[in-house]
Amino acid sequence: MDLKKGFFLKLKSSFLMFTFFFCMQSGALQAGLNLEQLKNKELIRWILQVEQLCKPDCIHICDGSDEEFKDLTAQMVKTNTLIPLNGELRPNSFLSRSCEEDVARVEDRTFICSMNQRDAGPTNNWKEPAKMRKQLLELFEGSMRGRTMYVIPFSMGPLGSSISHIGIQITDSPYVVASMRIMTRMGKEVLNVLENNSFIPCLHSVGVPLDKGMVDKPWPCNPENKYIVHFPETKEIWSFGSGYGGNALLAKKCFALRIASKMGQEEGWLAEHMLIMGIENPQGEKKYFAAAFPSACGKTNLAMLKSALPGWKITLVGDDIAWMKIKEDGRLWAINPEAGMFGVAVGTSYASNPNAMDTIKKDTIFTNVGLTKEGDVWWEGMSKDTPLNCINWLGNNSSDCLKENIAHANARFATPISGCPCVDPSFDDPRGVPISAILFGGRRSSVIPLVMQSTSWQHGVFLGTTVSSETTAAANGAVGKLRHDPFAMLPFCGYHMGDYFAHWLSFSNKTDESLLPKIFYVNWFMKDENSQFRWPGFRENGRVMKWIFERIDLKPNAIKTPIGYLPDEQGLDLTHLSICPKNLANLLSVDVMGWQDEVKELREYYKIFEDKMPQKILEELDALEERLKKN
Ligand code: GTP
Ligand code: SPV
Ligand code: MN
Repeated sequence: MDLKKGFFLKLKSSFLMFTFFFCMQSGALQAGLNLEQLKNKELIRWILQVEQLCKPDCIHICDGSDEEFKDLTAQMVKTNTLIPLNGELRPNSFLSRSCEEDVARVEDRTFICSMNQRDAGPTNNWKEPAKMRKQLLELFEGSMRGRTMYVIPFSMGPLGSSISHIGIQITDSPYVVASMRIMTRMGKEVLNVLENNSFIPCLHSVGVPLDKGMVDKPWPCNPENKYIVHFPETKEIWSFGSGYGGNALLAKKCFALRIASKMGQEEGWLAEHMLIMGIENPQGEKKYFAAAFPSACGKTNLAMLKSALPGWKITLVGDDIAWMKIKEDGRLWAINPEAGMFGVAVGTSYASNPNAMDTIKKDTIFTNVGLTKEGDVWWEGMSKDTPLNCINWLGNNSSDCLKENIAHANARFATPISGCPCVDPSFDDPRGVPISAILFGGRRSSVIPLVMQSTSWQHGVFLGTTVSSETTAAANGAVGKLRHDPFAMLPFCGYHMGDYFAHWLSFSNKTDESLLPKIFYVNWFMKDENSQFRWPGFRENGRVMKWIFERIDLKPNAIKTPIGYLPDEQGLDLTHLSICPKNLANLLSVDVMGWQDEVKELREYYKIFEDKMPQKILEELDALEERLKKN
């Protein structure tokens, strides 16, 4: 791999020794590996190229040990990047406050730099790869001066799984290293598995070189020069200027979705913005579901649901990303490539998500939440009353700034999945889990019913293309604006979305359709005239899960409507739920006029995909229009 065409470096080992000597002298971390322990030649060459380009003070190759994590967090406490929380209340946990201009993913600064613009498609920002590379080389030149360059070996998915892949992130942010340790399987075991195989190189810099005499900020970033760049053909990621979430933890959206979706297209598998959950009925029968909802639309909450219905047990495999492959048995199997959750804090409480609350009791890094005077964290929705003298995410005392929120709307926790009380026994199984149902959903205040089932794989794929949702604080920009977000992948598809639709359709040719998951569409977010949610959501979603579970085995508790199957009068188990009949009627009926508008809107939208729009999806749209006319 060459950073720049023709850019090639050969360095003598004496130079390496000097680098490591320097590292020890500057009092950097003691744990970690040295270059001689690396066996992969391509990796060594890449590290040296990046070192030459970014000119860090020293290199630290992460071994992923507890000792390393301890050193790293202790160092960040010294620089005020982390605030240790009260160890009695939240052991081994920290608070971080980001720069005010670095609080979410930046979709307008995210690029898919394929050789041909057409391959990136109309939904991605594109720039000619050579031009982008030149610009990036200029930005990265000397960008790590005065800093340590960390090399993070990580595996996406259980080590050794045939669905897993290895990545190496280079970063100058210790916060990113500590977060990656939570979010991925990271450390020296990964290098043993890597041997001389290929890996996805992920280069990241906060873009703030520290020249002599400069004092570092707790959260260095470069707001004027953010670039989140993907080269799908060469499978590289370059990220500059941001230290936050999906912009900086490159294993997550950049690798596991944008690059992996391209790999999936080439190799015949799927990389999706989906939770994976186990669900067991009171008789002990178990199935697995995957669900795609856009950012901040309920994946983490659903993935670890405590159902309102007694006897129904839900277990967590993943809360954000699924990699799925058809196996020899003809079924679609999924793994969660991640090892941690980077979950939305605001709204998380013992009432809404008790399993999440229990997971984040320890070993968690919180970002942009409030700090109580006891040294614990707090955010809007965690409890009814705001604690007195709480310090908000900006570091101000809340009683002095009553108008400011305590937590940022996109405040997050990074926490290991292994710490979740309802983690599924197969979470770490290299084989993955067989998927019986796929759910799509979005934040829709009208039209889309609480739940519906597709009539075929093709109809289900069509439903995936129709997803639209109100925007949330997970990305920079306006909140609450309805936009198309097919398959909840709008910001994450690493190639032409029309080709992506075709890829999904192709799965019915890869196996017997009866073995593929059944496809459903849910919406927890329908509102009444007073902007109140019609459906109580959260644990009550367990009722919808029951209906879906039973529909997989074709229990006849549904009626066929123009849009798909909906629960019939007895379909949904509403035992002990008080919900007004008007709300229920709205949630479970077909809004014919609303759907007719939806059809018109989709017909317009699909035009952006030009000749890449699959005919079969257009046929589904025509057929829907016809069925609505007859209704
Ligand atoms: P990302 O991590 O950004 O991909 O988000 P996510 O899809 O995992 O969303 P998450 O579960 O974190 O939920 C986001 C927001 O939606 C939180 O503020 C939740 O309180 C809210 N939410 C989740 N489930 C429901 C629900 O069933 N009903 C309502 N009304 N709100 C919900
Ligand atoms: C999302 O935005 O869908 C997230 C958060 O899961 S981030 O990791 O920042 O992308
Ligand atoms: Mn997400």
